[in-house]
Amino acid sequence: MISTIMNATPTMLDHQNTNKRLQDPIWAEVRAQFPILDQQVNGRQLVYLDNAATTQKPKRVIDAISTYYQEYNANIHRGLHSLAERATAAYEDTREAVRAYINAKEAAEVIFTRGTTEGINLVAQAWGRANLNPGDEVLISGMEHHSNIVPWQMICQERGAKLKVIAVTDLGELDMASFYDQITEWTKMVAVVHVSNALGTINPVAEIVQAAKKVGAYTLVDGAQSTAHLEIDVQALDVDFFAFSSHKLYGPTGIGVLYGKRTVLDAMPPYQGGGEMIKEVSFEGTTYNELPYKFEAGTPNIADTVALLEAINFVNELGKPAMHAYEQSLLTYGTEQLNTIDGLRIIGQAANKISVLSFAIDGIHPQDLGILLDTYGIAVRTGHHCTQPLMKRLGLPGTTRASLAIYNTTSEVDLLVTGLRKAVKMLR
Ligand code: C6P
Repeated sequence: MISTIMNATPTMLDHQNTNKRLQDPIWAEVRAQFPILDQQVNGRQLVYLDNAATTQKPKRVIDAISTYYQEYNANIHRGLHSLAERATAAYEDTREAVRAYINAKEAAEVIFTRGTTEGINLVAQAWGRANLNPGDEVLISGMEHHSNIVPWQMICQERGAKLKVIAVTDLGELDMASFYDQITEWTKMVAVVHVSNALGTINPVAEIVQAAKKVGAYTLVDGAQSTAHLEIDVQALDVDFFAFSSHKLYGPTGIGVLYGKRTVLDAMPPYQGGGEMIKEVSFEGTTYNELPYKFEAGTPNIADTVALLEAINFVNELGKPAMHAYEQSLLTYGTEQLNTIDGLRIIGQAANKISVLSFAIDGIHPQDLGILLDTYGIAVRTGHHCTQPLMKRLGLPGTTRASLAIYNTTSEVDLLVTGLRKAVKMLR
């Protein structure tokens, strides 16, 4: 694969500086693990810059899914036969790997879900129904993804609780004065996003959790965009709930994690009823299983869970600090380069950011830009990024977002900039 790109002519790549790509540290070995990147889209080498939507998967993750189905497909926790034992062991190995990855105290605090969205809905429904009462307040922020807005709106409406919102500054940071103004003795839950998907802003979640604890509020951190980029230590953070999705962490879709503190989870009613979440069922009543199974009703997504282990191993082998340093260098380079484009404004200029470059170009609609970039083989996301209230606050219909991952290169940033220059000429 690497040789294909090495042998590609500059015209084929639409880029004069092919060698630069090869000078990027760790690029070659890392990139070679992602077969999907080695393809042409619309006649050009694919430049995949939509990693905040979903990351691509290394071959070891793809292989793990196929190995499960070819060698040990069986239902877990139920059968006594050898395949069932192997599948159960693999499933529980992933749970232990997740525990270590986020430094949870015990594996029983790791609940498998479909993704971040389901994790937050689980908390809003199961915790919210048992804990929210009329007059109580739930505090979220103005840069939340719809997944951390709508579930709270639904449960607040049902329970007569009030939803409050932390303001966002023009730079795209949380307005901490607004946070301290709004947190009160009535606040029962503070649910905030760790890293904004639309802006890349890294929020001061440790400070937020500490302040929430002072008023006795519970806390939830939406880790959808942080888990692949930042060190996560749920014990140091002392957060009650932390939700994330495997597919933004180089793992498969359809699997995610909700971390919850044992004391909090033990006190919560189940979310869904069915097989696996029970201890004993009779028509008179049911007793529930212990953690984490109380929250995992029905046959889970075994194949994608066992493959998530390989995604975690991939990240662990590279090491988060090295990954972060590399991605930060891409962010710095990308910011400098984008700022050279006439009429381009970077949306989200927080002091602490991950490698997300959201931008608006005067006189050009993001959608037109996205469609044109696609014809050059460049994949970006355009629109509101499921953060409509944030876009309204910023006075924008949406942005164009290039989100960079570990396999991206400065040369790909150059291709984006070249594409944008052409687009500006054509669309203005
Ligand atoms: N953001 C993006 O392109 P799910 O769909 O459950 O895996 O993740 C939802 C979610 C929750 N919180 C944040 C901060 C997110 O970024 C996302 C998903 C994608 O930005 C798809 S909209």
